[in-house]
Amino acid sequence: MAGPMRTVTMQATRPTWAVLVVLLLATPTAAFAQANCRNSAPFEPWLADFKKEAAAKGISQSTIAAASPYLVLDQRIINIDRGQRFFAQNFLEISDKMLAGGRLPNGAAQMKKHQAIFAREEKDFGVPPSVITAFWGLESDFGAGQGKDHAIKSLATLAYDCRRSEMFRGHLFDALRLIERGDLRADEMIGSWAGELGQTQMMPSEYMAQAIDYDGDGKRNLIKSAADVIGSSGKYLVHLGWKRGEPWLQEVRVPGNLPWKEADLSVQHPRSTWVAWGVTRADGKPLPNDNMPASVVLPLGRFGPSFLAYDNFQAYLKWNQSLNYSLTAAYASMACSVSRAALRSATPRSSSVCPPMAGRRRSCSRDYAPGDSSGLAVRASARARPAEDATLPD
Ligand SMILES: [Ca+2]
Repeated sequence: MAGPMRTVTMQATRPTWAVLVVLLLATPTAAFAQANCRNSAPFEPWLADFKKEAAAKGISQSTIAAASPYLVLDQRIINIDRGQRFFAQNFLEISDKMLAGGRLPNGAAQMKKHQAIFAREEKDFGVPPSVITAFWGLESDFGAGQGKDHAIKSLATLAYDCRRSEMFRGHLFDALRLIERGDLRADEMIGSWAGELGQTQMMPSEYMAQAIDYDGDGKRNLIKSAADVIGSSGKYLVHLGWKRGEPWLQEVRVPGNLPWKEADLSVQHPRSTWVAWGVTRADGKPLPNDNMPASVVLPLGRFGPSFLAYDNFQAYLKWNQSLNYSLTAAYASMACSVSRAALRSATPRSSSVCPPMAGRRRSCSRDYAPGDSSGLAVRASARARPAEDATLPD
C-alpha cells in the first residue's frame, strides 16, 4: 500500500492521514505488484480520452475547460507516490506526534466556537462533537493545513499513472462533478498531493457522495465552511456505521490473568464477560455489567495501555484503517483534552480536561469517561503487537 503518512515533522507539515485509508483499501497487494509498472502511452492522448469520457458522463464543457489548466502531469506526484517508505511506529510514538502542536486545546476552542452547529449536527446525526473535532484537528488542524497541491493535477497524474489508475480516474471524475455542481471552483481545489480535499481531507468520491451543505449557501464547501465540515463529518460517520448514543473507546485496566487470546479487535464479548474476567475502568471502578459488545485492544501488548473498543470504533477504522491512527483519534475524542505527561507517567492523576460546553454536560464522556491515564504508562511489553502503522515523509 502506499500511505503518505508523514514522519516527524507532522505538526509543522500537516499529515494527510486519510490518504492512508484510501490507499490501504486499494488492495495493497495489487498496489505493490503495480509499483513498478510503466506508462507506455503519452499523457496527451490519455487526457484527450479522459475528457471525451467526462463529456460522455455528462460533465459540461465549461467544467472541463475550468479544470483544464490543472489537468496536467506532474512527475513529482508520481515520485512521491512511488517513493513511499514506511517506518514502523508504535501507538504512543504515533499518538504523541498526532496530538502535538496544541491540537487538543485547539479542539476544545473549536467546539466552543461552533457550539450551535455541533448541537445541530448531534441532533441530526448523533455524533458527539468531540468525535468530529478529533478528526478535524488530526486531518487539517481545523483547516490550517489542507495541503498544497492542486487536487485536479494530483488526481490527473495518478489517474494517468499505471499504478492505481482506475481508482484515481473515478476520483478525478468526481472532482469534476464537484465543480459541475458548484460546490467548489476549480482554482480553489488545493489539497493533499494524493487529491484529498478540505478540512477533513476527503477523497473526491467520498466528498461527492457524502458531503452536505450545512450553512445554507447551496454549496458543499469543505475547504472554507466550518459548518459544512461539521455537518458532512457527522453524516459521513453515520455512513461509516456510527450508532447514536453508543460509546466508541474506553481506557480500561486488565488483570494479569486475562485470557490473552481474547484480547483482539476481532474478538467481541459482552461487557459482562470482560467484567467477569476482571476488567475494570482505568480508575479501577467497575464497568457496567451488561451485554454491550466490546473488544479488548492492547496496542503495546499486555503491559501497555488497554482499551475496550465498542462497535462505534469500527467507524474510526473505516475512516482510517490504521489502528494507531484510530486509537489516537478515538482516545482524543474520548478524553477531549489530556495531558501528554499523563500518558508517559505511571502515576495516577486526573488528566482529563473536558472543554467547557456552556449549558451542556461538563463531562464529555458519559459512563465511559477516561478517568486517569495511569493505564497508559509505557512499560516493556512482553506481547508487543507488531507495529502495522507506518509513516512517510511529505
Ligand atoms: Ca455550504
